Amino acid sequence: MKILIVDDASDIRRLLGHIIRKSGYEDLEFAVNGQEALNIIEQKQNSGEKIDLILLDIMLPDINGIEVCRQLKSKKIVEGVPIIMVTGEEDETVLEQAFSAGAMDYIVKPFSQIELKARVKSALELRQERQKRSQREAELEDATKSLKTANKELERLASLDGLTKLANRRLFDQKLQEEWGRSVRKDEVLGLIMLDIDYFKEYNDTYGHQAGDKCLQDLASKLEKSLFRSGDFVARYGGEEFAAILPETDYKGLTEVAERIRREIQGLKIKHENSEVSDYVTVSLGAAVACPESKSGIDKLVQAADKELYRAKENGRNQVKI
Ligand code: GH3
Ligand code: MG
Ligand code: MG
Ligand code: MG
Repeated sequence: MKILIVDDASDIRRLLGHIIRKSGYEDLEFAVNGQEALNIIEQKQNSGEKIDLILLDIMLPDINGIEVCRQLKSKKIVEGVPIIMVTGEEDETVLEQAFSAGAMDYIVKPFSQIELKARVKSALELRQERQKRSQREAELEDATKSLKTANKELERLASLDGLTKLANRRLFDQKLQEEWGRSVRKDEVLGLIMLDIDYFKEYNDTYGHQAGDKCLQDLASKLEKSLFRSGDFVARYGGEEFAAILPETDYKGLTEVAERIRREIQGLKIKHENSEVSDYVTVSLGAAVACPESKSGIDKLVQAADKELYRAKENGRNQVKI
């Protein structure tokens, strides 16, 4: 416990120090006036030290003890630190001022050893109590923070597909709602692409399910890279189906993107000897554009893209329909 004793009278400083040391507190510091007390505390604050109790004379030669008390209390390091005023007389107005300046207790000179010891002891107990409480509060705050971080992470994981790390269907639906709302507000078109791997059942049958999983992962990362605009969004829609939302993208733009995706996936050159359209894994894509003024609704947009995807399959696969 670190204690600062502030008194201009050397005999009082010595007496206070003597009694407090006898109580078992050895770590004492002394100041002979208000400015010195403020300097000591300032320096402690800057060097990251602490203080646990201040005994402060009211009658000081430079700054009034009550003003010193007020200034000390405004410092961060003195937060929760008890200040006991040492006074020559029990003047009620002065004591009232001392308390409103932040003093916790006072002692009147001449004081008895027993009284001083008791007041110092209870002030230090209060100090410890306060410290424990603020430590508990800090711990609680830390725990709350980690819980929040963990929750956020859980929420993020819950909206990701475990295999491909793309957004899952849940997040896709949510995102589509948002983008739909935005396109209506901004009076902008909204593009949607649905994509399905060709002859993927045969791929699994030929190369095994693990190879199938690997193929899905490679396709997913290619898809992510194929979308250039920051607002574009791609998700794993179902087993071997993916979906991309492209805000403010018209037929021309959508056709370009879908065709690029088709080309780049075939360009991955993932061997598929039992595909009927290519030596490599290919995809079929269906795309649709919604104009917000059509008021056709989200479901209509998804159905339209789905229908185009079906047409691409019917028409021979490895192609885009819009
Ligand atoms: P089509 O060209 O008409 O799309 O033929 P397809 O064989 O791709 O279509 P189908 O719907 O018959 O088969 C889809 C296959 O995708 C069947 C299923 O086992 C496989 N699949 C779905 N999800 C996964 C997955 O997570 N991992 C693997 N390895 N295969 C999957
Ligand atoms: Mg004095
Ligand atoms: Mg399918
Ligand atoms: Mg398929």
